[in-house]
Amino acid sequence: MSNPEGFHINTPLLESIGMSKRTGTTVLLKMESSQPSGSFKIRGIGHLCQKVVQSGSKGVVCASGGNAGMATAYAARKLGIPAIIVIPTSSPGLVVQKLKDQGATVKVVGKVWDDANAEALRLAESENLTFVPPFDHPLLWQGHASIVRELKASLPEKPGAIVLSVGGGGLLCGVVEGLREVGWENVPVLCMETVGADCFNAAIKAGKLVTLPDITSEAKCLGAKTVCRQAFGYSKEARLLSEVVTDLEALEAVELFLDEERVLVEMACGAALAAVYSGLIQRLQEEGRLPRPLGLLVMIVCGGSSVDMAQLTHLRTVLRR
Ligand code: PLV
Repeated sequence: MSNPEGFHINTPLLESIGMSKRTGTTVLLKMESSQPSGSFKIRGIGHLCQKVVQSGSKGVVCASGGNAGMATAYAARKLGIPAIIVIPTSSPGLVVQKLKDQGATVKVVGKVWDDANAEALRLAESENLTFVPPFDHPLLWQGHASIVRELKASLPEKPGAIVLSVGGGGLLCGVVEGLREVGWENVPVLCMETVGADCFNAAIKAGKLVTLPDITSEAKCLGAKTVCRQAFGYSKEARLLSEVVTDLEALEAVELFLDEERVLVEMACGAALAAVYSGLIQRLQEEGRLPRPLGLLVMIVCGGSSVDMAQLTHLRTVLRR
């Protein structure tokens, strides 16, 4: 069902029998992998792009690990404006063609997202384009908050916890704002990252924003070196738990999800799914950090377009050698 609020759809909320069996609680999958651009990003970016066009923008430029770019390209095509997407060399090559198929101009610049972002900011200036940030903007968070409004409309009770992935922290900010909006601010949010793309966890440990020296995880779409200030601020106010899994745990989660739910997602999403598949949920319950019984556990299946069978085979080779 397309949504009057923007370009995103109201995604399915599916009970996972496999995950429920593993955790001993009812697990519900919010299937953001079904969004038209392949991930939740279209919620916030669609909202932001509509606003910038209303204020007279003639074109947009976005730096992305891939999925923010896909959402920007999709929204720009629907709005009839040009889009330049800058991605780093570390993003899988398959996303370049997908971006071009959405009608975007693609530039591959720099090693990681932070380098591509510097180029996008330069292009915004020199080409007179509107800069679309992938995670750090209040309009993005407002758009992402629609996930929680949909949950509120379809759940019989408030969830026991919500699990999501953190890259730059845009999804997290949107979910925290959505929870406040619907009166669910005391619902714990489990924030998942991979080792080597763990800027949020590092900031929490240090008690201040931290810039990682490099992104060494294969979950390239979680690969912002610094989490956005708002997400760090929420770590002090909201009920957030920050946990890190290895790339191998994220990959195993991607594989199990494909087997059990028949949906292929990126490593960035595997990080969140690993909370169930690696046994982390039960561990947190044993440590008293999540309640037992937990009630409804909502997994935000953030999705991602930078994966296909060839990329999955590549990841298996790289991470299991
Ligand atoms: N990906 C951003 C940032 O990359 C991008 O440019 O596409 N799950 C998926 C599939 C994602 O693509 C992303 C972000 C996240 C989770 C994390 O979302 P965030 O950045 O809002 O925390 C460097």
